[in-house]
Amino acid sequence: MLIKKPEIPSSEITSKDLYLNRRKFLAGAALAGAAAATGIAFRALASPSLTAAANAKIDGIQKSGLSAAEKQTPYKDVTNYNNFYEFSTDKYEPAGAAKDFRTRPWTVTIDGAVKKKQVLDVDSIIKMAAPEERIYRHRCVEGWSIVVPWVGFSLSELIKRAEPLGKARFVEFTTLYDPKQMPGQRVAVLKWPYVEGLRMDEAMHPLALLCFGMYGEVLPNQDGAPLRLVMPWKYGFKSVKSIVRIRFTDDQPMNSWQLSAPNEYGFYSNVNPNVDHPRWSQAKERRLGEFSKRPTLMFNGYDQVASLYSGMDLKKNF
Ligand SMILES: Nc1nc2c(c(=O)[nH]1)N[C@H]1C(S)=C(S)[C@@H](COP(=O)(O)O)O[C@H]1N2
Ligand SMILES: [Mo]
Repeated sequence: MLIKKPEIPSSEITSKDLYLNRRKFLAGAALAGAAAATGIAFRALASPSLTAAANAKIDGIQKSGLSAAEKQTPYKDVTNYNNFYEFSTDKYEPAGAAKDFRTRPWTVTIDGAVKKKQVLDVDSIIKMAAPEERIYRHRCVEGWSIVVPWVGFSLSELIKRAEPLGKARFVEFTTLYDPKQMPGQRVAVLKWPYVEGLRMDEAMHPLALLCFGMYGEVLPNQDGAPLRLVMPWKYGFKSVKSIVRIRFTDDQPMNSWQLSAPNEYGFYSNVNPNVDHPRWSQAKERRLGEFSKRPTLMFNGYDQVASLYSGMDLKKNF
């Protein structure tokens, strides 16, 4: 039986930010006291759960013409306000809770309706194509958004090498299931493991990004290391993190959020300001680190995907 935990509407973000600042302040005050007592440098102690692990630089990153010319969201916001329910339903907690998550060795199983069924080491996947920096807008269904310089390459690079069969019309992605490492999986907030699906033409669209880095560095654990999707024209939950399996199939896969609340989350989940979530409007969004809201754009502003959905009723296929 699934326990439904409602997502927090965007109207509550501001008060949460205040809460965080207060928490930071309290933690800082306690640490400063400890540092004074022991003589240990305060900087070495400051707020460990709010600091992302030092990440290695990625070499040879090329700029992409698919990037948005927009102000990037500060790294500290993108890495300290995360939806990653395997670690916590509190957005401020994955940064700390995922700190010791083991992302090596890591394999990805490619199976289903595909010619080259195989188990690939994540490092061999990362080397399949040249890394690109893609500055994308990313919009969470809860009303916040970010602009991130992701690093990766088009998912199509992996798919074409796997040689899907003609009957493969969809692709399903699965996150690691490891309740020992992922405390959130010991709670039935979602049916584990987290799964997501795309139609094959969506997965093959050049914008669909197979991602292993951000801000020029290896992806922090809380952002979905070692390998995640970034689907910039869809709500954030389609961008599945810490992928261990990619399965090709002829029927439409279910996804975790649709399984949990089918009236609230559909298969397509394209960003659409004209279709409200049953419990809140999707017309506006708030960029992390900014104060006022801005209007949300159809397909999150990625008009080049519109032809994928021509003739479809996007109210029905939400
Ligand atoms: N496995 C997994 N993937 C996931 C999630 C999750 O809880 N588990 N949350 C999704 C949601 S709702 C969003 S908004 C984005 C957040 O990505 P970010 O933390 O890098 O901003 O990840 C998505 N991918
Ligand atoms: Mo989200």
